[in-house]
Amino acid sequence: MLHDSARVLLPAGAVCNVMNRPLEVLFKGRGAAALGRSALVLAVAASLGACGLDERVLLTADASGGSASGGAGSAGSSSGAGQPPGWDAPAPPDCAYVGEAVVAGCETLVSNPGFDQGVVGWPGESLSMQISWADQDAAASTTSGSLSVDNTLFGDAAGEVISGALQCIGATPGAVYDMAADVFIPAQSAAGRAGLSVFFYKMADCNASHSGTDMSFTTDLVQDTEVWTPVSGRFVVPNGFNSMEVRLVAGKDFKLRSFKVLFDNVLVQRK
Ligand SMILES: [Ca+2]
Repeated sequence: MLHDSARVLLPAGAVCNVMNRPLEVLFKGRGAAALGRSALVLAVAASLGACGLDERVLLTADASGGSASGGAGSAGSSSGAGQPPGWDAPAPPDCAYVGEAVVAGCETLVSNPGFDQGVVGWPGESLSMQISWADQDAAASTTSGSLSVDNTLFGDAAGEVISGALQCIGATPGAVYDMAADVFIPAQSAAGRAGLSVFFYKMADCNASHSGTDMSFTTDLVQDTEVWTPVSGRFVVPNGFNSMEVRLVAGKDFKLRSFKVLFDNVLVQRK
């Protein structure tokens, strides 16, 4: 879990991101305690040159696995009384998307959830996130594959870079959603972890021109290699937010040059 962590979002700049969207770098509490958060922020700012800074702090973690963050409340984390309808609904079944047919209970709001033939609809968050199609399928289908993220953003500073591929979909403020996928971390020289995340936007179509993405949710991140591992989480869309980026993320030490992860069977479902 990521308690006591400080997360830094680096808004777009020519140096750090060419797609004019935030880049997430997460610092672990140990380093933050040793150096102080501001020192770490400055370290990364210096390493990335022209990037601006917008610091946000993780707030809490919810019972379903995952962490929510934001500057003006929680993105669906506090347990107990007051949860919206659907919070206690059963978890979705294990779902595999091959071809057009969708099993009852596996309805998903994202397009191209199973990556049968390609990665259409899932661009990288920056040019440093190299997205490609892999013929390796989570259910061993010979007619489907998966999406490969190679996180190649690196620099000489402490911290963890968590980024990957994304798809923007609409969101209903105050509604409960489930999110799930299968994750495969190939054996490789670099260590890292992988999972799912969402950035919430007030505007439709994940338009951040008038309101930044100051709220997010991230599932627990897994580290097992050479095995397809399911990841999932349940979250509430914060009030006032109307779209969200579903993110397939690979996290690694900022100093490592490359970390590759495969994703398949992406479920996003309103309860
Ligand atoms: Ca597949």
